[in-house]
Amino acid sequence: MKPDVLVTYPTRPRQMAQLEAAYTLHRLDLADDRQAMLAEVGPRCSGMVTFGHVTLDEAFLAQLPALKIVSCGSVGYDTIDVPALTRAGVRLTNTPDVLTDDVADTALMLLLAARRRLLQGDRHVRSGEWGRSGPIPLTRSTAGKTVGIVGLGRIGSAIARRCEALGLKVGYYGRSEKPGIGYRYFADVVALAEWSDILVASTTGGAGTRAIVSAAALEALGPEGSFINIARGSVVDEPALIAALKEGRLGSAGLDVFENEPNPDPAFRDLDNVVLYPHHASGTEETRDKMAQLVVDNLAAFFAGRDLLTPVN
Ligand code: 8YV
Repeated sequence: MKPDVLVTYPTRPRQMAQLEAAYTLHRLDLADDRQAMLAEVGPRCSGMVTFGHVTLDEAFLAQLPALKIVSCGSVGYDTIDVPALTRAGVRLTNTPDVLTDDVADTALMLLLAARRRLLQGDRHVRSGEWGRSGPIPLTRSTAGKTVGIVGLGRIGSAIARRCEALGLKVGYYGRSEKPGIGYRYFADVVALAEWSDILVASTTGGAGTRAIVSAAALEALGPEGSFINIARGSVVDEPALIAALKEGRLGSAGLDVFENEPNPDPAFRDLDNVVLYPHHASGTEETRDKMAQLVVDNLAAFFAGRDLLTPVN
């Protein structure tokens, strides 16, 4: 008997084929009537394949009384009620580490593109405007500046190492100071922003970090400062960010994540001092393959009674 596994969000085709072979899959992601499917198969599903932007709360969980394992295809799981899973005796896995380099690279890509006005320059060359009216205005350099990392976890640390290589001085904010780290610690995000030319958000999302990058922090970065976000849209006060960019109180921003995805606030479209990316920091063939394989391998480990590879709870 193959275990029944509910799919709320698919993983990559090659790994979906592996799942098909090992389990009876119920594709909630493809269902016309999700409620009817849940009512029919929910009681017998012991596994779930999901993704960080799909909500898994107490009400959803109540429809899955046999659930034992949730394999989440992203590193972030702020839409998943982990305490509720734990209370129900359900294990959760995610996909850390394999995406760290690509996400950190994306932060640097956005940082450099925002400060050097890459997109403006590209448009300038393509349109022939360069030949007609000369170079674009001068931009802002990076080397020798200070960068504040909000959340020095695996990804934040990888960003910090890259920033050091660019000649930036690194400071960070976290709930507590990390022993044995050479970077300057700040117990307050506004104080970090005051010290920083560039602020990078790389913290987890969820209620605990909502608008942790406040209007005051953006104000502290100032008209020559830059804000980079590869974390979650919720970690910054987005209306304040838009206003600060519009009024030139913040120099530039590079954003991979937004409060409303995949339809971010249209006000972003009219701003020339922001570089936008469609929540795609982990979006490479190589990394998505590894993330998908972790989804499969964690499920396989669970059903074989082995240790989970990347457990959350
Ligand atoms: C995105 C991520 O899920 O793993 C995470 O938590 O945010 C990313 O991998 C991915 O970029 C698609 O939205």
